[in-house]
Amino acid sequence: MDDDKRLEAFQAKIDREEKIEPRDWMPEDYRKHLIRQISQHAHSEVVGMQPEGNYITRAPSLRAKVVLLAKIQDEAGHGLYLYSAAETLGITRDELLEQLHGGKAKYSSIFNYPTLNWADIGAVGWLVDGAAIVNQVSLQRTSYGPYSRGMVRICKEESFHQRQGYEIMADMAKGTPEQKAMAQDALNRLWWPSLMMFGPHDADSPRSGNALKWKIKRETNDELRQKFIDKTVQQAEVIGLTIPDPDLKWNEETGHYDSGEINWEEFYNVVKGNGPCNNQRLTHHKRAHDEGAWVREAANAYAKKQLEKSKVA
Ligand code: BYC
Repeated sequence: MDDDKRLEAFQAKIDREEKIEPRDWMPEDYRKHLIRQISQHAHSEVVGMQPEGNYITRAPSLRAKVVLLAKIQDEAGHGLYLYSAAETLGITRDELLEQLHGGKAKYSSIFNYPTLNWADIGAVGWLVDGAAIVNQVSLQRTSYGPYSRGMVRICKEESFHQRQGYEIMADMAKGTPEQKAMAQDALNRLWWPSLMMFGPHDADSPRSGNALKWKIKRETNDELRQKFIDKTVQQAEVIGLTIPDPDLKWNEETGHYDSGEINWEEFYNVVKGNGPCNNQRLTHHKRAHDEGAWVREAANAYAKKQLEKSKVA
């Protein structure tokens, strides 16, 4: 089959809602697009452990500590599913990490903001995991089989993460006036960066054209952001907190909330590496990777030994 025919058959398969699997023929641009998106998603899961990790020793109760620990461990697991899915496209884990450490691969802008106190851990779970679920539920229907199956599993765990954060916020909102003020302050600081997680407006999103044609993304950045706003505004009302957007208003006609404009200058600045914690996050990741070299060596030596044993037997 020549390339045009292959391309036609590939697109027809996607249009029939059939999954593309690792051994199937795929255009090089589709493969590269997926490696970029899946690896950035994986890096986000792993770097996303950092703002929370600091609070394992500071959680206010044994229950809160156990729940937070479980959530952070889940995130490491999500990173591993996603790295494995990316590896099925013919790239190694080492190459993926080199891209991260060299600044070529991104991770979600949200993790370049600091977590200043326990209320921020609530806001991260509620808003950041809440935004992640909206995006990931949609990605369950992505066209690449391993990515889609990974998402199904991840979504099951992610809804527990969102509730972990919402529970912290609800408890603080009904606590002392000082606790409620802390919860409101965390919401004020993390609301806008959470909306930025969905990426630029559709008209300014260079990757969306191919992503939608190939059904890698099933909904646009703006559609997903709107879904998140609609459901989160109501959750804030239930616990008596105020979304920090004076332009937020229910629109009878559209059946959605209208909202104010995001500060895109801030978004691009953070994505370019100039956010409050970009340096800290990357430096920490590199250090942890270097310090873990002996674990990788030991695991490889053990695997080699097991292989030799199995040959003898
Ligand atoms: N941060 O054309 P666009 C989580 C980049 S949740 C940084 O719209 P696309 C977690 C974009 O990469 C977060 N960069 O791109 C939650 C592109 O640059 P490149 C992870 C961003 O790919 C709690 C350029 O801007 N979730 O893991 O069509 C605890 C133009 O954008 C951002 C995912 O990764 C951003 N916010 O759409 C722990 C979901 N937004 O690559 C962990 C999977 C845009 O051309 N990813 N950029 O240099 C996606 O759904 C899409 O990749 C995005 C962006 C919606 C993020």
